[in-house]
Amino acid sequence: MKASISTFWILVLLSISLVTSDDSVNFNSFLRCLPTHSDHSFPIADAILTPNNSSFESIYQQRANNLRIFLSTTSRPAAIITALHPSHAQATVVCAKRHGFQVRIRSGGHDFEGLSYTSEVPFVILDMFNLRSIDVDMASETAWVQAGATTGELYYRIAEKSNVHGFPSGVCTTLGIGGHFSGGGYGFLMRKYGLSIDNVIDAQLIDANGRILNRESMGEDVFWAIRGGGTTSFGIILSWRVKLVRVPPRVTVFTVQRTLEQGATELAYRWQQVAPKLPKDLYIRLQPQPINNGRNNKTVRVSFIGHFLGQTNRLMQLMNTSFPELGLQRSDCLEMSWVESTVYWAEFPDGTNIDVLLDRVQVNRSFSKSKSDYYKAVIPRQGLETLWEALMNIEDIFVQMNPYGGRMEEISDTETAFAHREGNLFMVLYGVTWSESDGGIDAAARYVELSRRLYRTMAPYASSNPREAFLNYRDLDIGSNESDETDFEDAEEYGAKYFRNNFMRLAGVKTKIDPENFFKNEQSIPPLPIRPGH
Ligand SMILES: Cc1cc2nc3c(=O)[nH]c(=O)nc-3n(C[C@H](O)[C@H](O)[C@H](O)COP(=O)(O)OP(=O)(O)OC[C@H]3O[C@@H](n4cnc5c(N)ncnc54)[C@H](O)[C@@H]3O)c2cc1C
Ligand SMILES: *[C@@H]1O[C@H](CO)[C@@H](O)[C@H](O)[C@H]1NC(C)=O
Ligand SMILES: *[C@@H]1O[C@H](CO)[C@@H](O)[C@H](O)[C@H]1NC(C)=O
Ligand SMILES: *[C@@H]1O[C@H](CO)[C@@H](O)[C@H](O)[C@H]1NC(C)=O
Ligand SMILES: *[C@@H]1O[C@H](CO)[C@@H](O)[C@H](O)[C@H]1NC(C)=O
Ligand SMILES: *[C@@H]1O[C@H](CO)[C@@H](O)[C@H](O)[C@H]1NC(C)=O
Ligand SMILES: CC(=O)N[C@H]1CO[C@H](CO)[C@@H](O)[C@@H]1O
Repeated sequence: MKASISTFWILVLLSISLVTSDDSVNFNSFLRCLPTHSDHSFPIADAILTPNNSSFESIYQQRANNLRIFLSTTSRPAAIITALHPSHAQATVVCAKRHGFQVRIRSGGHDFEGLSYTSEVPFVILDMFNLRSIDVDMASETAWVQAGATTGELYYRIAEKSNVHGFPSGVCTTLGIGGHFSGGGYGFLMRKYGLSIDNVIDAQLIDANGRILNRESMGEDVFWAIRGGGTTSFGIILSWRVKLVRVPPRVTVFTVQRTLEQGATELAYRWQQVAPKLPKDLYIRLQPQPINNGRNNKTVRVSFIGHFLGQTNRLMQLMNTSFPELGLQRSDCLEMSWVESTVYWAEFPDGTNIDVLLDRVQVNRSFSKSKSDYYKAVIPRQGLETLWEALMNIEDIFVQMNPYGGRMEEISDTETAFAHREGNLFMVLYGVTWSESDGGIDAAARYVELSRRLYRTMAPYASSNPREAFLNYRDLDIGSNESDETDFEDAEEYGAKYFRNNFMRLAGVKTKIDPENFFKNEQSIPPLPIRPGH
């Protein structure tokens, strides 16, 4: 009797798995499934692009921002669902799961390793770009922002309603809010107000069953995880509700540049001690860059790029007491509205109209490879010399040193999933970018190796055990997995670097909300392994 019951169940299970494997990767069934799970008032046919549609390739390319990835991959999605209504995103989850497709979620397409638009297994792209409404409510000083809106649009829409409100997010103005917030989101307001996620108060998330959850229905554990833990491991963000922050009507920006000959080493040494301890209103980024003054006369020019929540007079006094060595002059300073300062920081030419914030697409795509580091101790002078030496040997290098401290050290490592808070002096981005005329895709291996060499060079000075990394600066070199599996031990490796001690809690949340591990990529959070005897 017992034996026949289990035989029966084995047969049932076998037939189920036969049906699923038969049906899996069944594209036509997937396409037929979509309309049955979405709102008929918003026909999903208008959102489905298959390789047969003439715009398929251009939509795919338009937000495949890194040419290093785009031109080296042959992977193409079976379809791109350019959701026009939340139910289109819900249907994509339900139908992709049922018919054996992986879902890659794309908002702004800026992922440094292209994980939002490539995969090694059959997949579809859920493109959130059209879900981009921004509702600013001045009465409550909050806004609901859909995932497909860009950082620039958010700044612009806030400024339409108020010149004394802003939001702490990234410097580049074409970042998608969906992806950008999932790793934290930082910009020049970080020392005053923390990260984007520190100012998120609610969210709408689609889970692996296609349900839309809000903060209350997802629970505080999930809400904790999606703030800095890489939202894409847990579901699809439809929208974030943010608390706007107060800014003065006029702010001050400046850029001061010094070459090695002009004492840049000593200034950079001093900056490390000063910048993380300045009053919160002042943010000074350090940006060293190799320059060539003609034959065999290379040097490094260090830019000190400042943002001050106040006017020139107060800034001059403050610099005079805390960083007089820099020699900031009144004439270096520009006063403007907060929204204009976002345009300045995004490196548009002086005087560019703020309408540029509404340009949603990165026009000139380039090739790039980026890596990140956290520093907890001052780099000694000799270490800086080593860095300059390395920079002068690499053209097209991009280094940004971003001071922490201020609000960043008031928030504990466990308050959100973002764990790089107190004790960090600054976070560094090393990026190499190059263009077609520098060799394009054929030069990729060489440039990637240059970025790795620089990273090795700085190892003695950066954080260690683990050598921490910033999730938004995604780097597959620090540990990764194949597209369709998430080995727990591999995940522990990159997980410790991105999330430190929050990794295990993230895996616990994943186990609850997505135990089947439907949402995955090369660096996603896996569910906790099932240990024998538990
Ligand atoms: C030029 C440039 C400048 C940058 N400047 C800054 C900066 O100042 N500050 C900063 O913090 N970062 C910065 N970044 C990094 C940026 O924040 C990340 O690349 C971010 O992930 C981009 O989000 P996205 O939506 O544009 O990208 P996407 O490639 O669309 O998405 C990135 C990741 O998030 C996932 N994802 C996207 N949308 C959703 C969603 N709706 N729900 C769930 N998961 C989703 C994707 O699957 C992917 O894994 C910069 C990047 C670039 C290229
Ligand atoms: C793509 O083409 C199909 C027919 O092949 C059509 O039904 C669908 O509406 C097209 N999608 C878009 C977004 O135009
Ligand atoms: C695409 O076009 C081909 C040839 O016209 C056709 O056989 C196929 O069914 C079409 N696919 C879809 C998804 O419409
Ligand atoms: C090299 O360039 C620097 C300016 O960056 C200049 O001060 C110096 O005189 C130059 N040296 C030579 C030999 O040209
Ligand atoms: C800076 O401080 C010095 C000495 O305290 C003072 O003489 C000078 O006028 C100050 N400069 C500015 C710009 O405030
Ligand atoms: C893009 O590149 C072209 C050609 O190099 C240049 O003319 C144009 O100004 C660039 N556009 C932007 C927005 O940078
Ligand atoms: C792409 C990649 O890094 N894949 C790794 C995934 O994990 C296995 C071990 O489980 C490694 O062998 C692969 O190199």
